[in-house]
Amino acid sequence: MKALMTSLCLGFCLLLTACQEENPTTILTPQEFTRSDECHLCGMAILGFPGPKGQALVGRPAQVVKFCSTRDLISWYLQPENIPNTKALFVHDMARSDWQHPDDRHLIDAREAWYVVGSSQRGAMGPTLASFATEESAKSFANQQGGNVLSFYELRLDQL
Ligand code: CU1
Ligand code: ZN
Repeated sequence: MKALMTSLCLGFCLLLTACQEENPTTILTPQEFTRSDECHLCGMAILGFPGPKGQALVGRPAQVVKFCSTRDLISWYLQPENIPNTKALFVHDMARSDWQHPDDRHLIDAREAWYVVGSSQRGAMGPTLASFATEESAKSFANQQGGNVLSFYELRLDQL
């Protein structure tokens, strides 16, 4: 009986390990931005600028690359060679962040987010995309700051 329990337990543990390896999304979580972070696209120091920032997890094992602005994240991502390598993308939810100091506790999946393009608010590189977890919060931002609300999959390079 004891041997049976041991082998069952062992089997279960192996199964757990196997699942973790096959499903890397479980470990893809965003990281905080730090003073030493530089933008992967333009090289600017990331902290010290207003507006939502972005980060991507690329390659295997996944490495984080960070961006000064949602604009630089999306411009980088939409280059065809970067799309297949990208495992995850994160942006700040500006409904739960101060525009001047985006809050890293509210980094959300960029593919699920809604974007306001062409608003009056500026990011690290000037005009930027304001990112939100819900379409409703993106619409209320656009009502106040101008711009158009788009889903991630509607974003195109020529709008940036
Ligand atoms: Cu920049
Ligand atoms: Zn940048």
